[in-house]
Amino acid sequence: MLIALTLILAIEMMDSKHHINPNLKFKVKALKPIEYYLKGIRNRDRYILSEAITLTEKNDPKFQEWKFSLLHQISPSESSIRIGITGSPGVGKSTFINSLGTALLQQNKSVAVLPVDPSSTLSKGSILGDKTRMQALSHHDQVFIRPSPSSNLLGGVAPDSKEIIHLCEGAGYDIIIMETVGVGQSETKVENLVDILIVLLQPGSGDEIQGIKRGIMEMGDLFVVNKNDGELKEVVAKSKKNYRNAIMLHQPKHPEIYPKVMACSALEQTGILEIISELFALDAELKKKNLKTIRRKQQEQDWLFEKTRQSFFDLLMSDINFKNDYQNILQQFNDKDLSVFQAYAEFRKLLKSKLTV
Ligand SMILES: Nc1nc2c(ncn2[C@@H]2O[C@H](COP(=O)(O)OP(=O)(O)OP(=O)(O)O)[C@@H](O)[C@H]2O)c(=O)[nH]1
Ligand SMILES: [Mg+2]
Repeated sequence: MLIALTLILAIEMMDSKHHINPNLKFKVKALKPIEYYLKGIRNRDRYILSEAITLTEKNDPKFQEWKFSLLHQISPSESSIRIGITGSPGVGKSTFINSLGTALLQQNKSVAVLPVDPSSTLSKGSILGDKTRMQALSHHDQVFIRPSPSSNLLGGVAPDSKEIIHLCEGAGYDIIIMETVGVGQSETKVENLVDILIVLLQPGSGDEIQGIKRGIMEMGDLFVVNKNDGELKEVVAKSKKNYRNAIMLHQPKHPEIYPKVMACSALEQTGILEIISELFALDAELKKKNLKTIRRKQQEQDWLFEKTRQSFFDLLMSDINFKNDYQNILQQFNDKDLSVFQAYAEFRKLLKSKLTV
């Protein structure tokens, strides 16, 4: 019964044109009519956009219908470019985003930046992050910055990133830039949200290349060696070659599109314009080969699958008896009373008994 219920929910989301009532009435006191948010977002009112994001981030079940109704009625601009920035801690991601964003603004592009604030806590981090590392950007009226405190991250990216990107595109931002912490599964997560993934690299020796996580070479669309300034310039030139050789040993992400290795100084803002030209050229090529559309569709399918799976699990766990039985099995496994296979068999039995009621 629960599976059926979850599937119905998922189908409703997919076929939302017919199932979601656009004139939904709100019982929640603080919530304004949906038109207020729609109008504000379409007019690129950053305050209202921010408010809408805060509401979509709420996990409270009473917001869910509202949230998906709002998201459904937002039409994102198809011409946006979603860019992910990843790289090991301290490589210069935030500084790079500041330089990249500033240069994009000079080319009359509007930019939404979704950075990660590593030092932040919910109380102070978001605002502090804006003010210090992204100073130049944060004052511009064509920029929207929405930092995610790292305490809120799930696998290196904010859990509602897809929804946030969608809202920013609804507000017509040309370029969406996402930063991720370069640890754990973060590249995989961010790669599934963006059109182009930039991997920032530290200038260094062969050891640095050895240290790059497996998989990242296949995931990047563009590799940039940062800190090409001062005494580091020579090292950067050498490491560029080494990185290029290492990358050529791997399958490119898209057939026949070999990722470039470039260099820049995020601090001195050199090499940034060349990177922007490459980003636009890459976007044009992906569009021409229809790869951008295919990729976005695949990402949506993955998102839907993941969300459905999560809802299903949440739904089951909301039943206190089920939760107790489930935890009981886990306990028996932890106490070595059940092997992993027995525990799984018990779990299947429990699931079956629940679904056939
Ligand atoms: N020399 C030089 N230093 C840089 C450059 N870019 C960043 N840095 C310095 O590197 C340090 C880390 O920079 P961030 O931009 O905070 O790096 P990050 O990758 O965002 O760091 P986390 O978010 O903590 O992972 C700072 O001291 C920067 O000033 C660059 O192009 N050249
Ligand atoms: Mg950073």
